[in-house]
Amino acid sequence: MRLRLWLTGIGGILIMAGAGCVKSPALTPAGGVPPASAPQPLSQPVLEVKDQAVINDQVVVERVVSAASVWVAIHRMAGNQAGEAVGQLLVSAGETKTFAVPVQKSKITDELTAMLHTDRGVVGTWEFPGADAPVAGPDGKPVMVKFRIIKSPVPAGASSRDQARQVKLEAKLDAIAEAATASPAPVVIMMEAKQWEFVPAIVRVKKGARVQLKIKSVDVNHGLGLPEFNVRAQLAVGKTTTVSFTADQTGSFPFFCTVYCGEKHGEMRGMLIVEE
Ligand SMILES: [Cu+2]
Repeated sequence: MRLRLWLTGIGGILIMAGAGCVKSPALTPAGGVPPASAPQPLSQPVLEVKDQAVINDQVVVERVVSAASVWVAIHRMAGNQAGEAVGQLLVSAGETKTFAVPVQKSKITDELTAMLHTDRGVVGTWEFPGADAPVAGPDGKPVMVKFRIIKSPVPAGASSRDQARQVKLEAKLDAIAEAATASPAPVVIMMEAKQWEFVPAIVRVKKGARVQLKIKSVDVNHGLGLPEFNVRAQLAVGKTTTVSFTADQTGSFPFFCTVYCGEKHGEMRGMLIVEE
């Protein structure tokens, strides 16, 4: 009985969370939340998550929009606040719909908070607490959504809404698993960055390929900029940095070093060629 009352008590927040576009629902007045269908400029980060059961140790996120690649972190609750992260996934710049974030099931709480974090520090490595701080929304507050975990399997006597959600969620997880099997493995290209060249300097891929550049910086710190694919990465000396993007447009796209690395820094460039 007590549990039931408690769940009812937080229903107001959750209805908003289920309604679509949500940026810190608890902190935004209801009238200020735009409908999900409203076009969102890329500069405005978006995060949508619904109440759900945790199936196969993963949480489903409905939609993320971000101008840069971004971590989607799932935090357990510590009191009424977001606490330790129990899982996170890096998503590419742009819009990403319906994907699963793996979580440590033993650590999840009855409510969780999804939050966008920047990918600073070592690119592609989760550093929190540390460099990967929460992304601030237009209001200067973290972009986050609190959502409720529905018991799985849904217990007899649960509301029909919870049961319907469970069925929908299972269908979504099936679709995600299917898409993962259907989409080909990423094309992995090993590269080196050194004074003053990228080796190879010309990278050819097929349109539609998921590309991973694994770039080792061998002498000093370098950087990689590939603006048409929103790629900007620091290449720390001695390390191999993985840069991921989808080659979704054909053409020739210049890339270049973004960190001053000596006299001929300006000549340190190359070309990505995406063929039909
Ligand atoms: Cu340079």
